[in-house]
Amino acid sequence: RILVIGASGQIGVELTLALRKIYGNNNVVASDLREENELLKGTGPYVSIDVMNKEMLHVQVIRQNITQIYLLAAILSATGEKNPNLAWHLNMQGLLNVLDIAREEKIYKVYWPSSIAVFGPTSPKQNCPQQTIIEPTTVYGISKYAGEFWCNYYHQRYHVDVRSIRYPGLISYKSAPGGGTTDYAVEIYHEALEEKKYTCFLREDTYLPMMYMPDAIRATIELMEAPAAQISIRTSYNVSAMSFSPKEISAAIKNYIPEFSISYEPDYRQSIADSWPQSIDDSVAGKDWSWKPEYDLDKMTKDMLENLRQQ
Ligand code: VAH
Repeated sequence: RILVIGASGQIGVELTLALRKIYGNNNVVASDLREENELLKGTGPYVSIDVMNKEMLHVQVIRQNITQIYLLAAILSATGEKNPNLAWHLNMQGLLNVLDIAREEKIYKVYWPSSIAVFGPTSPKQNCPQQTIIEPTTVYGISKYAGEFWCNYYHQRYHVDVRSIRYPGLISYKSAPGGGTTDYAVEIYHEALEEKKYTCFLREDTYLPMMYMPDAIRATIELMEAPAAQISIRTSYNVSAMSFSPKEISAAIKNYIPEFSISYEPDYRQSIADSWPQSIDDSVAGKDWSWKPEYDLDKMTKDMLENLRQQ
């Protein structure tokens, strides 16, 4: 049985729904500290879990007969800079609690997301490779990079089959993002439909690696279903789909909403965005488990606007 921790978050909602479709509703236990997201209600079991309470988590893993754990609970980059200690503590201790329980209970597989936020200003800006200079400058990036090494350690020393992906900025319509620097790329679609205008907190030429949620969910499941022998990276895989700037996404939106207009008021998130690469080399994921994206900026824009209009 699968336990999703952080199931009411931006990734958690969609991953829980996708896993339930594949493995059956009752075989995927959703959990979060927050109350159950509306979209999850009635689709399967839901338990309240605080990932920081290792004993309680351990009891639930045994009581719910859990054999796989997806740990999505985390404080993201922008919120993390406002609460460095909380971000470090939750992101780090949450992962260590899960890895240790996975070791003790011989959990079959663990999934834990990292992020392109591990890269810092000294990493290559274009086609940033899987292995390169990695010096994170946000608490979120520091916690994710440290977490990657803990995953590798638990795999090497205790043979825990933990797998990880460095997600780019993720864009979705089913669930709201939570405190990221790339969240402008979600807000802009909502405001384009509601207000026909958007004030962007990043400069117009801020290129960032991005991915549509359907691609991110499929990448996660394809990685988790790949034979262990094909997995050569036990820190975390670079994956990528597209890179765009606020200027480019607003031009894509204008193709569907001609009267849409954008203005720019960069804030503290600009320096976070400027510290990250503009594009990612994901050739190792392509070689090891045949990763290939399906959505580009225009295909995502069309799908986002169609689905948001129906909400
Ligand atoms: C954030 N959405 O902005 C997350 C992600 C690469 C960005 O890690 O913090």
